Order: sequence, then C-alpha cells, then structure tokens
Amino acid sequence: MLWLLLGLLVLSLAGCAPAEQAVQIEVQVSPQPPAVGPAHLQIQLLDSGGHPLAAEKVSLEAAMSGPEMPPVKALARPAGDGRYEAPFRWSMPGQWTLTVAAVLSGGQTVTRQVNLDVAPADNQSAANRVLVPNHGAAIHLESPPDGAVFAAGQVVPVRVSVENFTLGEDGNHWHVYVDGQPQRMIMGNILTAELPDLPPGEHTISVYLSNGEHADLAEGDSVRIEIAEPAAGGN
Ligand SMILES: [Cu+2]
Repeated sequence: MLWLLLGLLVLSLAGCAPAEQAVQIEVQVSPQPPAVGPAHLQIQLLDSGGHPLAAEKVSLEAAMSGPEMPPVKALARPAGDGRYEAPFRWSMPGQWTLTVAAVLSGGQTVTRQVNLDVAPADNQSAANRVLVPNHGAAIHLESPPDGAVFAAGQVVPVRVSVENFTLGEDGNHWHVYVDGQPQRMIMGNILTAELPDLPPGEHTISVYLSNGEHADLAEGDSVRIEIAEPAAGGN
C-alpha cells in the first residue's frame, strides 16, 4: 500500500460561528515516501457525518520552508463523490507545506495543511526504471500528434486512450516522460495531462501505463514534437 493516509483533521473555522460545518479534508499523497519528481494528490472531502461532500473549488498550494521559492499552485479536478485529483510535481527535496483549500457551496472556505519531507529524486528516468509486461494492456497517445509544432509558451495538451487496463483500479495509472525524464503521473480515471513549461526545441513525449507500485508497463507510446523558438524582436 503506497498510498499513505496522512490522517483526518476535523476543521472548524476559528471563531466557532454556530452554523459552521465541520468538514474533513483527507489528503493522499502518492507515491510514498514523496520524492522529487511526478506525484499525485487525491483529496477527499467529508461532511460532519462522514459523507462525501462536493465543493465549488478545491485548490492547492505547496510551499517550501526556507528557500525563496514561489509556492506552487494547482487546481484539483473533481472526480465525483467529494473526491478531487491533482497531478503534481515536487521540484526540490526538503520540507514542504501543502495547503488544501476547499470553497464550499455556501462560500465558506476550509483549509487543511500537511507537512511533507520530500526526498531527492529516486532516479526513475525512462532508461533505468522498473518494467513489467503489458499482458495485452496498451496506451495510445491521441494528442499531441506526431510532428506537431507548438508556439513558445503554449501549453502542450496530452490525451491518451487505454486498452485492457482500467485506470483508477488497483492503483492503475499512467506516466508521462519528456525526453526520457519523468514529468507527470496521472491517477484516477483521467485521460489528460498538460505540459505547460517545455523549452523551445524538439522533444519526445512518452506515455506508459503504470501499476500501483509505479512500475511502468514495458510498452508505451511516444511522439516527437517541437516547441518553436520565441519570435525574435518581440519584447
Ligand atoms: Cu506512478
């Protein structure tokens, strides 16, 4: 079980307004223990009775203590039953504070803070990672098309289809590599990812199915794309 339940915290806002809902925010961080590289956060909201609770919006902010580094912000995607999914990436080893903020339908915001010790990268480049046989499972890159050219700064949308593999079941998920380096891991039943920060030049984007232990299935799919140089003369 690589998913660590980081615990429950019943939160009520300071001041104890009488009608405040006691909302629980569960945060699951994967993989465990956290290491520099792709990660995935799953957030579960529960009401005071322990029932799934939907929010208007669930956002995340991850900050490192110490270094002068701007916090990383992300919006979690709703996945039904009060669950929210957020592909994530730990950029540096060290102490991180993750703050989850859920805006409820009444406009009330509840937050949960989790402290994490992120280890250095465990060297999972595409060249030296653990591979397991596909056994008939397959992943196809539907987007971007091979040979696509993107403008500098443009977000590269990644979309896959899968065969004989149920995403979200038994920890099944998929990984995105750029030029052989791990970039994203996408958990839950989600078929899309975004690569917002690729530098100009040619890149190989590869996708692999992954089991609950984050071992890639040997056969994936890949395309070559190009990010154009920024237009000269602009300012
Ligand atoms: Cu993984």
